[in-house]
Amino acid sequence: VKDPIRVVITGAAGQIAYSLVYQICSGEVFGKDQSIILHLLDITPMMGVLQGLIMEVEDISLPIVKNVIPTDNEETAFKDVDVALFVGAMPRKEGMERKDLLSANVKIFKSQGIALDKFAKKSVKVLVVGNPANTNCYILAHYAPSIPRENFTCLTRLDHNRAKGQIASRLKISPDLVKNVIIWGNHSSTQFPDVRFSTVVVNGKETSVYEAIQNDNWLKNEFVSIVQKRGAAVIAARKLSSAMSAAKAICDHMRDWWQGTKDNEWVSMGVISDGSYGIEKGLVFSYPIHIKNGKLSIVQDLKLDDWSREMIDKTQKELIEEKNDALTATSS
Ligand code: NAX
Repeated sequence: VKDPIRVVITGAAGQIAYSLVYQICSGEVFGKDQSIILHLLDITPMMGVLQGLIMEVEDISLPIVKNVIPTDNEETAFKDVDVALFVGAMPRKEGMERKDLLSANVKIFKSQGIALDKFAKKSVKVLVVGNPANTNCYILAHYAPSIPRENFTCLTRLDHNRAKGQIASRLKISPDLVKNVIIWGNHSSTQFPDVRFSTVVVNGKETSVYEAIQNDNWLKNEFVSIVQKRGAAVIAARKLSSAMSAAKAICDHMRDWWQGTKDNEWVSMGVISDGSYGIEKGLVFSYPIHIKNGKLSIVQDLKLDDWSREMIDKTQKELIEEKNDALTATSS
């Protein structure tokens, strides 16, 4: 068994963390031979709930978990961590304007960014899940300047998995036979789920999604809209936001970052833009990402037609507005 890595989960008393902790501790993400010290951060009023979670982790008795540290203190939470999963955020309450939500979250991510910068390992791999995920990640990175830019990501893997699921169910095939979907842009209803380069295996034969489905109208309209609005549909049905599927997506994202993607395959991740595909440099934008030896790279040279360019510009526009509002909120 390898020496332990330190993994922090924020919002650890919440519903996503409740599904996530077991998967992390079971070795599915970092490997069965990788021991773990788990740091669990939440706010002071949730410390009692967190104790319950810790009792459950103890009761599952997983061999790779060396220690579990519950805390409401940022220094303890981020001290020497190798992996930081930012799940906690201020939820939207009734009557709250988008701007109020943004400014509440900017405060949280500014404070946590400063602490991450000060206390975490410089090699820390960061994944932001709490919404608005892209912009929270932007603020976090902004306040943690000593950590390399390529170590910051936000979660769009749930959207990616939803897109695979929709294609698979339309073709009545298993989702693992759907390859190379892309989520471009914001983790919001302006995201662009793009299957123009995706392939599927039907009856043992690999073919493009457009050829297999033979309905461009469905792919350009209904499919896009279902994926964009899937989060809201789950809330409407469950009266709670996606949690089990979000936890699975977090694990997929981190496992692929740790272990890499296959040649000629990619996944979707929000990363700090280097200007690829004409996106403003510095924006946290979801791209097709290839991973080798722990290094993320944006897949290049995919052709954009007028329709896809327009879809990408729309989600970029929303992200620029969010970023500007967030920066205004930090300075006020
Ligand atoms: P919950 O409300 O169940 O849990 C959030 C937890 O965060 C709570 O325990 C709360 O006390 C804690 N928290 C609040 N402020 C904190 C702070 N300053 N420091 C540490 N902890 C703090 O939400 P849950 O369903 O677990 O969702 C968590 C976040 O994920 C939400 O922001 C949600 O919108 C977001 N999501 C993002 C997704 C994505 O794909 N990027 C998908 C799923 C999910 O909707």
